[in-house]
Amino acid sequence: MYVVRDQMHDQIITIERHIVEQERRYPQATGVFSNLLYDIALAAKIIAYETTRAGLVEILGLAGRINVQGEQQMKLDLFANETMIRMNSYTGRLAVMASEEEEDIIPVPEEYGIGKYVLVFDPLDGSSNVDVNVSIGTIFGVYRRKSKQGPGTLEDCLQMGRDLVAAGYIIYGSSTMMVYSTGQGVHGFTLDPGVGEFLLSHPDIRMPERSKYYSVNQGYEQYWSEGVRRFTWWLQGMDREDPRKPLSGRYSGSLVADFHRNLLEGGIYYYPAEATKPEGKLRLVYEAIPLAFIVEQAGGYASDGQRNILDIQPKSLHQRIPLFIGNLELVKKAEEFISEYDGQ
Ligand code: P6P
Repeated sequence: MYVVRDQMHDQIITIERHIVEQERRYPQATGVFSNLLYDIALAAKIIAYETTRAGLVEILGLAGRINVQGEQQMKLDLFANETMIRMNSYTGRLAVMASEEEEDIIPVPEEYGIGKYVLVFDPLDGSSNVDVNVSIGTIFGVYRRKSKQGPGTLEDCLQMGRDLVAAGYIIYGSSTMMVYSTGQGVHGFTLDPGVGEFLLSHPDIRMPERSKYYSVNQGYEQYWSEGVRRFTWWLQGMDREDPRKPLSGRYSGSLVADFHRNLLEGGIYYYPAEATKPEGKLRLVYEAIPLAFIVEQAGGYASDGQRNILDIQPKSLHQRIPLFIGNLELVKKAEEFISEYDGQ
């Protein structure tokens, strides 16, 4: 019997093919940018392989090194960081890199050629969850260099989110997914470990109109501002005339996992400023800005409680920032409560 093939669902589109097809829209493209995205996808496959093996004794446990954040580094942190650096140092595509795990910028070896792009990344966010098998993730952003020649500079890494040419994340969970945008929408690819390919599984991701979840660590509620507390009560439906049922709380301790769920199902993640952490906890350059680029491409919004994250000029590599990210309506509501009750 002849099976009528459905073209749309019959196609198998690898991330490599998708990147090339996106590049075709730019006649002047040289392919370097596309190859840079392949490099990141390959690094992701290598990290994914180790992450799924992380249950083995030789990987688990602390590496004994302390990173710039003063947190204990898990061996998987080190591996992910080294992999991202190694996979991008010898290609001649980058002028400079910066990693959440490295105190200073990471120069690329000049003998392999200095490229025109800049890569900033958090190699393994949420890595404290490795031991308990909760999803973790890699976050990255790509800029064009601003410096004219020679090795890239710190300023190349401190660009505003508006200047990103690409951003994305990889989530290592029940399956490994790579989600990225080059400013032409947001697209998700699921790794088929059998063939080692990321296959297009979520084309043109758009945030749902209706939200289901809110993600915040309510254990810290006593440290929040009045505005953030009231916003949270609003989300829970405690003092809202709106008859919608309250949102469900979902907080995994892994930004990438919570962000990904809210991107697909609708919701908001927030890590607000606290009495003990006036700048919040999350990093502007490696976490907030790349995810803000993604969420805006998907119809959402990201704010520090007052300003669009994409309009904030980073002042230092490891600068922290309060973050409200997800459904546009909810993030705007958070800004309203903060403005009304915190006088900001
Ligand atoms: P807390 C992980 O360390 C992280 O940066 C995010 O992935 C996560 O959402 C947050 O911090 C968890 O922080 O203070 O709630 O444990």
